[in-house]
Amino acid sequence: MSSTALGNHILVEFMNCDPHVMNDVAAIERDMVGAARKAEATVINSTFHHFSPYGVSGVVVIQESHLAIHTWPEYGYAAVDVFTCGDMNAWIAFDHLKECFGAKSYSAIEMKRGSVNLLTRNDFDITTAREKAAEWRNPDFYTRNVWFTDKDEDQALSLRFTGDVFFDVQSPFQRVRILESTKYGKMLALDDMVMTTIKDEFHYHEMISHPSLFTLQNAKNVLVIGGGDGGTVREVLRHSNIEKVTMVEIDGEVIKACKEHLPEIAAAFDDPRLELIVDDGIAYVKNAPDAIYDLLIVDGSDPVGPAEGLFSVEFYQNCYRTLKADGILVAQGESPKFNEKAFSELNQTLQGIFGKENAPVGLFFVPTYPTGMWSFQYGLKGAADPRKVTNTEVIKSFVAEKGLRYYNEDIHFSTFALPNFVKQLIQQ
Ligand code: SPD
Repeated sequence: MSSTALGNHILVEFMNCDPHVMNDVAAIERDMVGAARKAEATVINSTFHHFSPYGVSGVVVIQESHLAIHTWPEYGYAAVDVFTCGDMNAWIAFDHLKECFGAKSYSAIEMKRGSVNLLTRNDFDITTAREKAAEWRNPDFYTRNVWFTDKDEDQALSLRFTGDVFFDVQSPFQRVRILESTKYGKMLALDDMVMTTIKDEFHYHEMISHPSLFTLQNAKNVLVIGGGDGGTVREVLRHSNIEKVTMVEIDGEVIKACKEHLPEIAAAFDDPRLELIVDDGIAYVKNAPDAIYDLLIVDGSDPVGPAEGLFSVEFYQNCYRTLKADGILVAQGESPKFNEKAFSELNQTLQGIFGKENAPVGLFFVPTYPTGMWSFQYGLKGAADPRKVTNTEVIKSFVAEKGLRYYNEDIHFSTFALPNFVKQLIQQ
């Protein structure tokens, strides 16, 4: 370290890096903290954010200053800066990161910061500050602040997670991950979108199943498309009148991940009434016989990637055909605040197939989905209508007996009460 400057700053361009590493917030945090440690810095804190679909930003605060990064995975590029003071050698951190990121090319500039020729020193008494620092400094402990972000171009939901990744597989359909969020426990993420978390999964799974099952009262044969985490079939199978549930999930990796890491959600896969099929649900419905299901549940992800076909007219025409005369369709309906277009287009599709009055929308709250406001959309083939149920005493005792945590006899009706802007979106 030159005696004429307070700090040393290297600004690095890492190019032609591995794009998967550039988009992996947990790996980048590990590598940046590892680089600091290798250079013998004292790590105080790290904060890292992932931006969906691409990009990571983060900072490692070290006693000797900081390391910062911004990545553009789509360009295999990372902009890194390492600011040091004292005896720390920033180039050791540089070498470590170059290797971790698989950078095939790079450039760097080095600057001295805080030229003492331009500064005037003011000595002041720092004894108290030193004592305080010694009180809280523990060289073996640093805090982590790693964020998972589910977003579109304009809005985002971020969850802090521990940085630990329990499952990370690129399946033929999507990237399947189990991460641990600090507030909502373990969670399933598909292609950077939050699908479900341990602490709020019941909002979704109770609401996708019970309103229609209490409308039908005596449903026997149910088809679930998607739902690989198992939460929907767990709720459906709570009903003793159900004789058979067929679940068709396209991605076996989702089932595997959830069985291994989210057993509370994947709790009913061993129920003998369940037939589990790993295959394309769209093709399955296309080839299914007419009028055989009491209830058809579409528990798909958002309309990108493998779930895109779950929003098509042809798919819902086939769903309609396979339902019995009084059958009900329930579909994951997106958010009227986050995905207005997908939300209203799905409702137009259902109105077109089931009839204008027979495509009600139920709203419910999911804290871990962007905007929190989410929907299930219904297709009522016959007279069975969830807005007109009368068996509230039956619902009440079921809720108490099963210990449900979201759905109850009041929510059954209130879910169908829509704000005016939602009514306008679906032209009701
Ligand atoms: N943005 C999330 C859309 C909901 C996806 N389905 C969740 C699956 C839970 N079983």
